[in-house]
Amino acid sequence: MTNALYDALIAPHRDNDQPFLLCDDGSVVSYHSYVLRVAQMANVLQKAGVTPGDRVVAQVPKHADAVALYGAALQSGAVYLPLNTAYTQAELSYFLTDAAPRLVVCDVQDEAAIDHIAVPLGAQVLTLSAEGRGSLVQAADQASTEFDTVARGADDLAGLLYTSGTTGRSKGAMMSHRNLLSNAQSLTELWEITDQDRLIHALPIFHTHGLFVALNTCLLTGASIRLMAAFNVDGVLSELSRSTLLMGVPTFYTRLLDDPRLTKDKCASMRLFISGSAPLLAETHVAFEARTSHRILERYGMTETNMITSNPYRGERLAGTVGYALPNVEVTVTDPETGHPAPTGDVGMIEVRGANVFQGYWNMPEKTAEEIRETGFFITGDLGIQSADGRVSIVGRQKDLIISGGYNIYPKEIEDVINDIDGVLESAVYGVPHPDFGESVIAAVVLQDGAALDGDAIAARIEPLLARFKHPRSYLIQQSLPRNTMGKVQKNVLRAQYSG
Ligand code: MCA
Ligand code: AMP
Repeated sequence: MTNALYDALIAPHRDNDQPFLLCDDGSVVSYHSYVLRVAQMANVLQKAGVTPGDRVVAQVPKHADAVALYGAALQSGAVYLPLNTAYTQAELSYFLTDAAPRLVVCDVQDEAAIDHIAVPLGAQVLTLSAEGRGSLVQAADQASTEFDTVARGADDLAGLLYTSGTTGRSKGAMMSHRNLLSNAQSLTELWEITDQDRLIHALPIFHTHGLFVALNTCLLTGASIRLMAAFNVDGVLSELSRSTLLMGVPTFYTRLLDDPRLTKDKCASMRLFISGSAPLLAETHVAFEARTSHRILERYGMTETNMITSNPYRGERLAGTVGYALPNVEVTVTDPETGHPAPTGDVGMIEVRGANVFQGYWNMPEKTAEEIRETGFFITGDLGIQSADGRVSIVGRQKDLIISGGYNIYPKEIEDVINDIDGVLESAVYGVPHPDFGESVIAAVVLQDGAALDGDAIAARIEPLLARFKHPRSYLIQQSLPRNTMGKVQKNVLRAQYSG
């Protein structure tokens, strides 16, 4: 029986006694014990009725058993669906209704609320707390460490990751075993990851970056992971001298630079600092090299495609560029109006084709058809330039998206919620530069005649509906919104007014 990802990432470690996960409480999960734990959890999943192709939702704290749950979903042939722990009940309700999972694993403290949503949908609920307690853990402790791996082909789904859409509705990106495996193979080769590496893992494990880029590359090579529950400067600084790799969003690097304890000596054992998920400012790149003698390696990716381009490991890492297409990935820059290739050096739409490109959006064939051309090219919504030798620079986004601290925030989703409030006529949500998060969220709101709302009242109304990282940091009550002759709201004018 073959199971593409399990066979490549997990099965080879059955007799590997090297450390895999080094946890905050000092405990160490060896590769060998990880394989056994994954099998125990796979037995729990099977007992919960999970059959091949079923979705298993994980909205769980970052714990070693959460990493085992991911492995168990692969081994039992399920489709792993991780969710941000910050999501509200209202947001969860949408994801669970859309994905129709067989099993939902959540934090112990959220069990009652999740039961309320999941049970009517026919899903079973198990729990895992930040301290490693809960019904999933109890059941796994009792389960066998042997499990017959469920066969899955390269084109079968392994993951379903929701990414917000410009229409306001989140879309589930269907990732196959081949999509994930091909990307992990390309990245490990390119970044020369081996079993001698020790990765500082401070990203959440519910997004592509911390889940697939970080975990899959280490599993594929047998590297060790210092699994930190969340990013904090003290924690990362104290790990640097024992580690070789860090994967982070630009906010990690600006926060580290703000601390004088970040020195060249501290980074002596470090081999590679990787940044992605949001643009790394050239000044951060330059300041980091001046302080540590390390050039951050910037790469570019998307939920729908995994990683697309990377600066070279050996070769010039240029600030402000995201490097070259990965092996087996094609990147082209097209005229956004016509879809035809743009002349070299012209700004255009970045399009991607390759084994990394997802299988389409869950339950949304028309969206899939809009975004993946018949030729197989996926239209990213990012605007860029490609040099004659293939190096890509991202210069903007055609999609209306704010990236704050590496989290994507879609203005349309927030505008829809604000516009639904009694007394609001219309709103426009936009991003402004922020020193820590790169961008932060501002809402311009026009009230109906006679309405007496203020920012606090609007904030209180959106509190139960949207995760806190999406909340506007400022509400500007305005008489009207600036519009162009086509009637489209001019967010560039709002941005200029704000900075003025
Ligand atoms: C936390 N808060 C935020 C953010 N994070 N607000 C805006 N943007 C954020 N990114 C808010 C919380 O809601 C809370 O607000 C307050 O900040 C404190 O929360 P805490 O969790 O303590 O925040 P933090 O420790 O300062 O977190 C910042 C962070 C974190 C470490 C940068 O956001 C993070 O880990 N970001 C990484 C995201 C990531 O993995 N992205 C990859 C996506 P309040 O006080 O109001 O309650 S994958 C992707 O993009 C593609 C595929 C790619 O290329 O990788
Ligand atoms: P997500 O939807 O979370 O997968 O986010 C993907 C988006 O993040 C991309 O479409 C880009 O807009 C952005 N992104 C990822 N990496 C980079 C990078 N290195 N520089 C600029 N933007 C990036």
